[in-house]
Amino acid sequence: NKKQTDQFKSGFITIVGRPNVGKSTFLNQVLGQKIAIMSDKAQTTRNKIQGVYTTDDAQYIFVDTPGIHKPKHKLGTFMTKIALNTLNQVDLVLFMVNAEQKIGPGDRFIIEHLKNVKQPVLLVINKIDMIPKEQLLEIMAAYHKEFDFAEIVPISALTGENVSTLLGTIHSYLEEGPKYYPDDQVTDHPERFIISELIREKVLVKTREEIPHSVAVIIDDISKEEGKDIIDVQASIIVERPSQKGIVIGKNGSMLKDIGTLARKDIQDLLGSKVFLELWVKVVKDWRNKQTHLNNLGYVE
Ligand code: GDP
Ligand code: K
Ligand code: MG
Repeated sequence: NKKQTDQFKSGFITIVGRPNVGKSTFLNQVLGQKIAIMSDKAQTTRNKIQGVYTTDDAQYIFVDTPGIHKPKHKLGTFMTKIALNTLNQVDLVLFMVNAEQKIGPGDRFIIEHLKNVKQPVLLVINKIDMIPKEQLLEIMAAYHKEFDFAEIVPISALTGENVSTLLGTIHSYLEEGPKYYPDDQVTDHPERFIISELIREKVLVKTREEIPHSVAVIIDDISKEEGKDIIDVQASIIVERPSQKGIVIGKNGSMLKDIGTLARKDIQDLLGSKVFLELWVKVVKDWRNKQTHLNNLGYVE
């Protein structure tokens, strides 16, 4: 019996890097399911999100983290700390960079922290769909000069190119271990959290400038009406200023309606059921700098 003689492998793998390099896109690509929200805005990911990928002989527990950046407020401090804290709490570190960008101070700041990491660090060069193939060697050489990475793997998280190679490489670093999560579990986060994130993602996608960073979402209620096949979700979108409330609601409520339509679609995919979504917009002044609000919103270390 193959199953009994072969050892099962498992491990925790953190994905760190600057904002917008494609960490969340990679995780969703591996899982074939959207558990981490993505957008072209920096600081889309605020919490640590675990995605579980289970095969016949291994379980990979990926930890998606907020992009590491120079914090400008308490929430930013929390986000960067969360990402850096994962470095020594896992079995393997993936440092993800964007093939389109030159190494900058942001990368060097992270590399400084990698120097204290005892676990193997793999460099993942993402977005190779955006560059001519002949540039790859040069990029790899530039990073190789900065740090002694255990492996360097180029991928495209968006198209999936070379992602299976990366999984194979990671597999070779995993050690014998238990199956921490059942086969069908893809994340450690409750549905409630993912639903609030899907709504927040739509606000990020639809708005610009200061709004994305000023928004938080709270799920007020999820219920199922008896005898009906519809799940009723009530949620509040929190902003910092009355003017932002106006923007999120939009002319004659048009913006809020668009956000609701897009979010409802994703929530239906997640729950596999029809969804009725009701959204409210509320102002909580300067919530990003108030610890009690951060705690209430789930930004807890
Ligand atoms: P994160 O901040 O590192 O989690 O980055 P996201 O996963 O939110 O992605 C940031 C942006 O980069 C999004 O607009 C993605 O669609 C885009 N992106 C991510 N991976 C790739 C890739 O491999 N190729 C291209 N062209 N775009 C990508
Ligand atoms: K992002
Ligand atoms: Mg992210």
